Amino acid sequence: MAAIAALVLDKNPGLDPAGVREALVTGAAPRGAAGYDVVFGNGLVDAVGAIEATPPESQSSPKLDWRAANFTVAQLADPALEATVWGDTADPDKDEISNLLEYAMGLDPNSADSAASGAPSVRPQGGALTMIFRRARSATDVDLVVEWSQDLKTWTDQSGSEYEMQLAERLVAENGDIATYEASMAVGAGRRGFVRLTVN
Ligand SMILES: [Ca+2]
Ligand SMILES: [Ca+2]
Repeated sequence: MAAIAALVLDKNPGLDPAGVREALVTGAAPRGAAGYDVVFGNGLVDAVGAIEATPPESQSSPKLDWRAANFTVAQLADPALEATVWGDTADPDKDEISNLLEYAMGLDPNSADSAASGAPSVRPQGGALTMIFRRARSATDVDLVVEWSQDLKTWTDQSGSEYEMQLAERLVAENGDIATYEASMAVGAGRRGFVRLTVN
């Protein structure tokens, strides 16, 4: 039974336990009377039937669409290239922006980006640190969050504040799918402050 469940999950890793059970029950070869039977339960579990009854893994999400638009079918079919070419943490254009961040910010994962082409930038401004960054509206399955820190160890998003440090984020421009934001953090005299972008 466990081996068949593994086969079902191999066909569709996104299936929850209820979905696996459904596939096993639906695919079970009927024995005895049709349907539920006190002697046979749902019948003998049938590997072929269970796999046939497993719905295919959903192949559509904004991120998968983005991958398909930026990488070739051959690349995406090669698991060995996940770490270096098409996976979330890969950085094939070596601009130090991971693919997941490229996706979240509407950048090109195959072309090194700079501030001029939309990569995030930080500048000191008065007593504040200001980060300019963008979000792709179409990247609805990720969250791009600005966080600040005083020591590079503890990071807090804009919901938190400490001393005179606070983070304020505002929309400064919109251009089609791309929304540009400015996140400003009042650092205060004599204090150090850091900002970063995280995506999840
Ligand atoms: Ca990159
Ligand atoms: Ca890039």
